[in-house]
Amino acid sequence: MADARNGRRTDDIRSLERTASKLREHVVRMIGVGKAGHLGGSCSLAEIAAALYFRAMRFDPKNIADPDRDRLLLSKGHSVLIQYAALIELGVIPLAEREKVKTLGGMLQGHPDMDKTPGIEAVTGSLGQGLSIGVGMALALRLDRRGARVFVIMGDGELAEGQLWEAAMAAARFGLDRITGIVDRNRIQATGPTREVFEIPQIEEKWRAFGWNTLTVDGHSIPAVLDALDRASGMHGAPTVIVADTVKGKGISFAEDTAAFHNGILTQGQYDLALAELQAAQAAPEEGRSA
Ligand SMILES: Cc1ncc(C[n+]2csc(CCOP(=O)(O)OP(=O)(O)O)c2C)c(N)n1
Repeated sequence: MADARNGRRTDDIRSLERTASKLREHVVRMIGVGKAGHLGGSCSLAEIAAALYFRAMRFDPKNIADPDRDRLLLSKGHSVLIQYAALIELGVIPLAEREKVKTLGGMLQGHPDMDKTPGIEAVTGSLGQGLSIGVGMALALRLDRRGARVFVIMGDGELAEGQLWEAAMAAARFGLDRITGIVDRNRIQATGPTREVFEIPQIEEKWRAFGWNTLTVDGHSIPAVLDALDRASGMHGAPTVIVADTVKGKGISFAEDTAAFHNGILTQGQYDLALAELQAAQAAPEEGRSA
């Protein structure tokens, strides 16, 4: 189909929007009824995960140990369900594991575990550490003369962690232009709005002061996210962070913009409603609810 949006094909964008909605459906099915699960911060990342895993990243699901693969680190590791969803959709994680999230010793733990789950690059979830790991990886890749990129997804609440800023300074100091940070700016923490829990104003200005290029995007717009990822890969000499404005719980009416579903429990009625909404979003012929 002809395209009006930034030179990208409309059907390709629509397909990624559907994928994002499908990923949210996997997340809801992983959480199930009566179990706690990080719905909000997973759903805010769905378009970003779809754009990364299904377009932007050099990642072959049939060769996940390829030394030249791009690395994705989920520093806000509590949102790992969206990463599991993408890896299920790509066939890296068997669908049969979906209903077994958080079982003792199982493949899919509540936070990312590189020793248990194929496709996971690092153990993360103690907030603030992912960027440090990413900087180390990017330095090692550069020493090895590999062209792979490193993507590190952080939360806006997570930016309160000091170690993250040490890593930001190091990335700029070493001129690491193959590392891209992505801040999921959904403005809600675990217990309430980020501005009430720990005010972090002027996020872009802070990153710039630490020597990074910054881009700000609507994190639920597939073309905007893809364009930002393209632009970040074209910026040389300094790292780039994409600050993505998102909605916590996006795509599920009762969970949107609410701290209650940061790690909430779904009732049967909520579970059924969430699945109905997400399936309707996938069936919609046009952009519709933006998945
Ligand atoms: C060092 C550390 N302190 C506290 C926590 C508990 N915790 C888990 S999620 C969370 C809130 C994170 O907020 P944000 O980064 O904005 O993530 P999002 O809203 O996108 O889920 C907190 C404080 C943690 N995982 N690690």
